[in-house]
Amino acid sequence: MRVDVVSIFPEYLAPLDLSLIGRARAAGTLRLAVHDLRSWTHDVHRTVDDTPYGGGPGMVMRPEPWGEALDALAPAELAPDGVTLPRLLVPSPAGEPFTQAMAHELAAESHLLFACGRYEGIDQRVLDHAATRMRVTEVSLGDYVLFGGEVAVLVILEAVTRLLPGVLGNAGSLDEESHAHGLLEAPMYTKPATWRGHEVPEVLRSGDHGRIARWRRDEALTRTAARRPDLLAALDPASLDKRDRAA
Ligand code: 6GU
Repeated sequence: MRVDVVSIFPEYLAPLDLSLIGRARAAGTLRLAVHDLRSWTHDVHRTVDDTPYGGGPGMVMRPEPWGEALDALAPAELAPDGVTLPRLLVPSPAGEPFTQAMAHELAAESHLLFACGRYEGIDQRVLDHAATRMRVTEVSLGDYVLFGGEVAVLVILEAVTRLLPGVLGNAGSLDEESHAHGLLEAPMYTKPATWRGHEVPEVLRSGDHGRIARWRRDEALTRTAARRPDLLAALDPASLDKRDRAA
């Protein structure tokens, strides 16, 4: 997968060199480039923002540098080999919620392009113009406000990269984890069996795989009911068995 990120703070994306994402980059699974928006400015002050039309506090990102950046990274004329245009993602608290389902959708793309806004956001015409030639999605991490899109890109790329083939050592861990089946994951334990007076639940040490699976399912259901009743309500009733309903 190819990924381009445009930001006025490229250093904010430095963690993408680390850990499993860094390894995916080294292996070529992830071809990632971070670009400085100011390289597409032409004035001595390398200006990227201005005051909002209609008034109000803060600054808005001017359209010209963004237009040039998107032209460079997603050329309007398709190359002779017909390479497809990237999917443009714009982190914004006004976007659609980022979910595990969206992470799966993005992991199937061949080219992602992230436009990181700062201040009060990017001039809307940049997104409107981009939408005439590529798929544009404004995406939000949740109902709170960040300074800019850079940290959201770190979150989204971590969620997406771990779904790429060959990135996770144990693909089974993708199936068991929280959100894989619309439920939160059951608690996990390792050795020692007793620690500071707290015991590992007996069932997990029983070796009875049927009982263990049932216990984990019950814990996942009770946790989800307590912490995320919205997830429980969204479950397909057909995915619940009789013993689930009792739990
Ligand atoms: Cl994706 N961006 C910004 N700037 N703030 C946010 C957000 C994204 N998601 C939640 N708050």
